[in-house]
Amino acid sequence: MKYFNFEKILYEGSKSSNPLAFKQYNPDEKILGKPMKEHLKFAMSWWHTLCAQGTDPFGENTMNRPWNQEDALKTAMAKVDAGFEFMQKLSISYFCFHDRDLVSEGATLQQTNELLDKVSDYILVKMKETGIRCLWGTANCFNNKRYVHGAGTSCNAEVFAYAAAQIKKAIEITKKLGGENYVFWGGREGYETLLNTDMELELNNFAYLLTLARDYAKEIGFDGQFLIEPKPKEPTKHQYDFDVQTVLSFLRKYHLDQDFKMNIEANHATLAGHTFQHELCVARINGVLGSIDANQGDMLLGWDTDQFPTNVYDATLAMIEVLKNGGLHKGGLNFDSKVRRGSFTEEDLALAYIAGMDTFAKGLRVAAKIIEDKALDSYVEKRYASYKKGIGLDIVQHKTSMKDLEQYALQHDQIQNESGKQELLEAILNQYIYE
Ligand code: XUL
Ligand code: CO
Repeated sequence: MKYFNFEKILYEGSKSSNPLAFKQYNPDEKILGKPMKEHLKFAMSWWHTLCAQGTDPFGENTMNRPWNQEDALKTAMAKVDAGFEFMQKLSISYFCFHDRDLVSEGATLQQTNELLDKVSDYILVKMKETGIRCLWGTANCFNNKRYVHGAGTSCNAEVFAYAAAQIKKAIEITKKLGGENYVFWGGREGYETLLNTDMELELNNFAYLLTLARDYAKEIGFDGQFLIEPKPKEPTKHQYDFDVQTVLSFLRKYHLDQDFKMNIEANHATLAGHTFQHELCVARINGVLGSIDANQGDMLLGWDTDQFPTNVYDATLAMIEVLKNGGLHKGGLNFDSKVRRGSFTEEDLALAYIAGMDTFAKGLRVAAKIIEDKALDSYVEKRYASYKKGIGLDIVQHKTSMKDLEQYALQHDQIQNESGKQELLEAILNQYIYE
């Protein structure tokens, strides 16, 4: 059975008026000597694409997906068929999943694990058939009501044990599917009020859970990259994995910084009061830029709207960071994005992915050109030229004392600064985007 009423989406170039065609994403075209599909390891998110049905806090489902059936296992298998048909038609080579996206929970943990075994067996068959791969897996330790007070940070030790069991199984399934990464997003790892919270104990426990998970992955020979996905709030008021910098200091305190990188989501960055580029840059300069959850928020809404990324400006700045990082290595670009509630047809899913993929393809094209031309770098280099010689060189080489610097300042106290040229640089960026 086919679930999507369109043929394979092809690249038709920027002048095409066919909505079901790529205008920018040309998978085999080389950019900076590498095919676009290698720069942009796009992934389909199982949850938003195959599970979401358009509910919001005020309204019921709007998406009556043809793969949904009465029986949970039959639905799960049909979702596999629909997902692989979709990925093949959209030329998407990877997928990402939560354990509970694959199949809903059974009556016991044992039964749930058996269901997961069956569904992942079938996914493996489809992967072999199509060559499609798993970018990452994760455990959904936030939806079920047992996680009301957290998972690894729950006040209830039984919940901690259950979360550990769930994560253990999710790592095993991710390994079985050849996942290139494994993600931790602490949806309930935070607090609502410090009046009832022992923050120190919660953080110690959380770090212990990550340590156990890391050691277990090593024990079973899982060689995927572990990733933490920062988010400052929602669903909890304060999430412990607030942003990249916060997660870094947490990892360093617990000696986990060598084993974890970051999965950076655009909408989480803006919720933390940062730009997407800021988070990518902090990760890059600390050697922990692992993967990307591609989406965007709404300037006027203060929550995680998870919209498909259509902002070329932000995608360009993001791709500059990715290129400066030498690519995402094991990581990729997962569309943690959902169609709007009003966009409820199956075709809308394809149109949304096309929009997102074209946006990042255009971002890649522009970023590559900017880097090739050194259009921005030359300004930055010039701006810091004072550190290339004299006292500046001594400073970066740590060859000065406070006394030396005082001596220097006493002799050079008539300081002249130069313009930062922000507007010019923004205009140059625009010029590259217009082309
Ligand atoms: C939630 C979110 C998650 C993670 C995986 O905001 O981004 O979907 O990406 O759990
Ligand atoms: Co995400």
